[in-house]
Amino acid sequence: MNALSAKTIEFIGHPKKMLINGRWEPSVSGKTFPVTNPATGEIIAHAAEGDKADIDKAVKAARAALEGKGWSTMTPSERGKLVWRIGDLILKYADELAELEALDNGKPFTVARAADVALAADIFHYMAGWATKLHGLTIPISVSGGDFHSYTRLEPVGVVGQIIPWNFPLLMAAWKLSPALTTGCTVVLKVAEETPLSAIRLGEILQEAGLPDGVVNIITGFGETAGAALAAHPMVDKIAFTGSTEVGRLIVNAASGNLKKVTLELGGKSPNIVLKDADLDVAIPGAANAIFFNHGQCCVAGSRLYVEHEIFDEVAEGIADLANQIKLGNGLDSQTEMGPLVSSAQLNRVCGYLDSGYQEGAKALCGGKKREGAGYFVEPTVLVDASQQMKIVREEIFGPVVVAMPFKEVDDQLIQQANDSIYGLAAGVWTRDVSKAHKMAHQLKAGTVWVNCYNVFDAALPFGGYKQSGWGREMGAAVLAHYTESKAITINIG
Ligand code: TXE
Repeated sequence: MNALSAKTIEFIGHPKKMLINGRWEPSVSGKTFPVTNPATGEIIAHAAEGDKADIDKAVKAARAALEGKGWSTMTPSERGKLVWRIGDLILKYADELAELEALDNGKPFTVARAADVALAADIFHYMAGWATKLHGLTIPISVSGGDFHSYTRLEPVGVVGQIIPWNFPLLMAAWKLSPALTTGCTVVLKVAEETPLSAIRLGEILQEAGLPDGVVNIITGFGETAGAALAAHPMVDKIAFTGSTEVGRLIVNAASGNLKKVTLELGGKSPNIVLKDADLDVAIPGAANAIFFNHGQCCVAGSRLYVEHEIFDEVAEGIADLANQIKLGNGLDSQTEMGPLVSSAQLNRVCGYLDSGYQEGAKALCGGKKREGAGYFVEPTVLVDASQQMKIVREEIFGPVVVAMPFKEVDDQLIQQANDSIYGLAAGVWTRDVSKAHKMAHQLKAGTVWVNCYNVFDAALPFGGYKQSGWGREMGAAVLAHYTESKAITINIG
């Protein structure tokens, strides 16, 4: 096991406070809550338990900062440089951030360093370039009897409430904060109660980058209290949420009071389809990565695996072989390839799904249960003998569990089966036939389709869901529309 760095020991050694109006503050109630290491179940830190009163303070600070001199008068070029600097500082502190992620979320340090931290820096660097390119249009209009000059301006949507989950704590904060800052909004960020540490460190980084006080406020606390208060707050103009579809619905209801703009990135049950002409040397490890990356705690996880029947056994057994080789362990151990689930609640949830699968007749080709001992570990699992109506095929398990099912041929029935879900976040296709690849990519109802690859993310690509996987898009140019209002200005020049 790698020993914790002196920096991390010092960081977790003090009770963690919340960033409100440029100051690190305890909660108004004085309450704190324990933060645990999911690999051991041990308490590693204490965080302030923010509540309605803290949200109110933070929203007022964000409102004042929105109109405040340092922010509203900053030129686009200055804002772009500041956003870029945040990306640079994330890279400067990459090891430290990855260590916090491994400690708090449980994921392997190496994965956190190569994926979470690198992509977090990337989105700030990508968004920085947009700060100077947010322009409107000059539009000729056809109103008779006058001479008009009409144009549009893109203005920040205002104070944004952002609520994020625990599966990619730093990266979700980066995906949310970077477009908000680029467009000149101000933010109250409510981080997940399971994993507050890296976002708190990011708050320090934002200060070091020179962000004016109150532009980003970071609240640690629980969903039903702090999260709900943020979603309902009348001075918040927009709410951006990533989490469960169930809570997504609560957010929409809470936001209806003042009709906030809402964007949602919710659950998934993504179909991953392997055709018999696929290069199985690529498809088998690819399908394993599609489900086992981040211990299956990915909204895009390729959790419904459809395999052409002639190659079903080879693919299912191939993935099971790879699953059996995955080294489970503490994320801080350099040998670890898969860490624990994030919490005992998630462990119970995933094991509940396994039990339900067995009761309905599914069998585990490998894994299939929790690992005994400390920590919230579940063995990487391939389930077979499943059918489309089973709960394990219809609901998001959010653990390292793939359900593999054979199909007869590539036809409308296969596409119908793949699309037979309330979700529509991602899909995968593995084939050497380029026509089939394009055709299926067009037919699949998902915001992202990967062909002969999976889990490929880029700051330039829009990401989001069809159906109950969400509203709107994150990343790419597409996200900017969700953080700006387009104002049409018409001047009588007659
Ligand atoms: O999610 P929640 P949970 C799915 C996944 C997982 C399940 C439950 O299937 O098994 O959700 O996870 C805040 N008002 N995803 O319970 O509750 C909460 O504090 C406002 C998919 O952790 O949705 C946290 O900050 N906010 C997902 C955030 O919502 C509320 C990632 C997410 O928590 C709230 C995570 C409320 N009433 C889970 N209740 C993805 N799309 O990647 C909770 N929150």
